[in-house]
Amino acid sequence: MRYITAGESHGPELTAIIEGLPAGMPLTVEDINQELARRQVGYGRGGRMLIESDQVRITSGLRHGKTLGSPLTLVIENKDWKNWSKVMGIENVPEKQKKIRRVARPRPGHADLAGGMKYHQQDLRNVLERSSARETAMRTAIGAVSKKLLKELGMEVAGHVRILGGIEAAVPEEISIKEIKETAEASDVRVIDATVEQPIRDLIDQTKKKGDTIGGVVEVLVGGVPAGLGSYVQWDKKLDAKIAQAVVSINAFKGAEFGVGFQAGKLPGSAVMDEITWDEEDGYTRRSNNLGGFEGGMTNGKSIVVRGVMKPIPTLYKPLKSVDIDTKEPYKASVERSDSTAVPAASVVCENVVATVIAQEVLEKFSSDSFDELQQAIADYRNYLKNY
Ligand code: EPS
Repeated sequence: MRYITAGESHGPELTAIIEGLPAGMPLTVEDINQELARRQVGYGRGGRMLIESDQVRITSGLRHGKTLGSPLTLVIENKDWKNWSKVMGIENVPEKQKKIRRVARPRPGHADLAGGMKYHQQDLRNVLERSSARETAMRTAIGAVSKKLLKELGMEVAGHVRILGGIEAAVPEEISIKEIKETAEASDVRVIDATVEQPIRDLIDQTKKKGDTIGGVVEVLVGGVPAGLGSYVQWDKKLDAKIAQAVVSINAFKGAEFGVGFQAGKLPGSAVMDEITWDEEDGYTRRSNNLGGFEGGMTNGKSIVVRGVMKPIPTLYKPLKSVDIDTKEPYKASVERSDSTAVPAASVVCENVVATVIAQEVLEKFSSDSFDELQQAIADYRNYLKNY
């Protein structure tokens, strides 16, 4: 399965074409819209989300509720477009009109300056429109399709916020993926630890008052994943590496770790490796999941546990120093609107991005021209693993 996304933040719409889905997979517009709605909420979101109410339109690849195996085209309209149609129009306009909403002052932490230099742009809007995190709406839609596929094959994805602005949510030892999913869903900051909810909201309020922003760490878990997805035979076949790439590709994400992650650098081997056990009913399993479900770039049958760190949103009301690209004079940046944090929303994006990589891997490993063929292949494989 491959896909490509297109669309500017204040252009008419976001678009994606997904190719390589099996024929005969059940899918509804509602499956995708539900996921899009989850991404739009969360304490700390800014004014743009009051304008948008993301809904997908499917224009190819689906008939009578089932995929056709042909390219699936997804479209999400930007409601804000009506306010930007002159600024973002595709026709040429007189020079004077080009100056409207021109950006000549790069914001530290954004793609503005590096992108302007790279693409020879003197209006940094030509960079920021595409580098904007608005694109994560479409990646969420693609993830919704992927999640649907995984769900039908017995794999479940959950995401939650582990750290927001330095406040850390506790995670009980024996909590199921289902419980994580339900608890995080009921929280407007997507934590599963009720004791930190109000402190996090207070911190977001204080941060907003100060004109600042905060980042955090999100965690995604995927259960029901069979052992043997990905491979150790070549660097670009390692599934954990593919997931890390996808996580860091989410706007503002700066790193990814699996299981105990960077703690592994501080612990002895005996506290990191997951001991192997076997029983008649389930075959091989592990006594712990410190490695986050991966050994040798392959899934080992335990849940995938991956965390991503998101930097604070760089658009600050509190002015930061930068330089005007026309005059080369220093100035202090000012903004019109921003989110104080988008970490709760980013946990939804991260779920969907991880789900997409796993769906791609599943479709690569198993015969998947048709959905029933795929279901049968996975059932046979699970059976094989049990008896290995
Ligand atoms: C974003 C800036 C803000 C966010 C936007 C990402 O948009 P605007 O500049 O229109 O206020 O709201 O996020 C979304 C539109 C979204 O759907 O998440 C940025 O610069 O990255």
